[in-house]
Amino acid sequence: MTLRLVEPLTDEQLNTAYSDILSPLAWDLGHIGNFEELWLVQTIGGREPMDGELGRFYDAIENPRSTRNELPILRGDELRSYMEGVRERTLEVLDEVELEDSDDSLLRDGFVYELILAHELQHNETMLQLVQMVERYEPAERHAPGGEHELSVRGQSPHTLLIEGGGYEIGADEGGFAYDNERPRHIVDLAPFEIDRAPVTNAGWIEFMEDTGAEPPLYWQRNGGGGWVRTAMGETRDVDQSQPVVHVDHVAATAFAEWAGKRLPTEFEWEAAARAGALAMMGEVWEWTSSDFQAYPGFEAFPYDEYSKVFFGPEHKVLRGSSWATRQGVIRTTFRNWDLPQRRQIFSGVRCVRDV
Ligand code: AVJ
Ligand code: FE
Repeated sequence: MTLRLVEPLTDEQLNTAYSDILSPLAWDLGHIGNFEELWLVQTIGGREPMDGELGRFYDAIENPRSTRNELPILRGDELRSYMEGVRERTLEVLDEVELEDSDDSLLRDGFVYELILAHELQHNETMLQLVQMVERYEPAERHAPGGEHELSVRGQSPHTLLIEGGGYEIGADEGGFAYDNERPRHIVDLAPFEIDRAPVTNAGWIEFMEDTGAEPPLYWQRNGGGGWVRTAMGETRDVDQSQPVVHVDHVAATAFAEWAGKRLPTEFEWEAAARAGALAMMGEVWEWTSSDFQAYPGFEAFPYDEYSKVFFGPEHKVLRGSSWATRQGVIRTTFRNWDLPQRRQIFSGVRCVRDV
């Protein structure tokens, strides 16, 4: 899937820094391979690094996104053969390991394999964020705008769902794969609230802009006749009024909710509602919550601090759900995404709640 995503692109496009806040695609590709080499080939397989110091340049913490195109990273055929080489070794190592009943917590239930898969799938979404900036990108696969699932939610009555107050189990339980930040599962007390059954649409956002002078989402432009067009991937298309608004930041999302006489949900309210069955919470847009990205009580970093722990704090806001660009394998109700409140290159939208 990763290779299919970059198939329509030239090496020059892979090596271009389109934005200070996103990596050139060549870096994502090398980083995906290097992360797999680090955990599956070196750590589990006990092999020496394939390419000396290479790992340094693919460390996401050491190398801010704006600097990644200046690094001596792999490019072109070298990059492709490195990725193939890693995968060959990974499969060799897989033949050697014993996953069942392992007392190594990395191997138990195949944890580290799930981790590497999830990591690659998540980077597919990051790469799709960059692809929005590439002129005339023609995807190998396209999502049809709207679908049965969408029609079944929009226009449904009542428009909100009441979530009763009480103690809700939040987070992933012991079994199966989840990131460290989703654990431990714990009870959170919630007051009753009402949640919108669908995320805010483009029509709603236009009303908000006209009323308050708020900014349009990223990739919107005036069409000359007072309306709006979207320009992602170098295409110009009319803004579809019925689609969820996407590419808005946390600050604007919060202002929208206030303007609508509502507020953003906390991430716990969001998770409780997702389990209670409010619809269209997955596969449309990530939904900003009012919650800071913080550790759950009893959190333990696993298997490394740099996935979650170093990002905990009030500067990052939590997003919940998933977007059209999220791979199935990383979609679950307990999943926590996060970003800075001013960021909107991600596929971020809004859903409001109201106290009752
Ligand atoms: C969970 C999307 C915030 O991209 O920084 C990828 C995912 N972590 N490689 C990020 C991630 C390490 C992470 N987000
Ligand atoms: Fe990564």
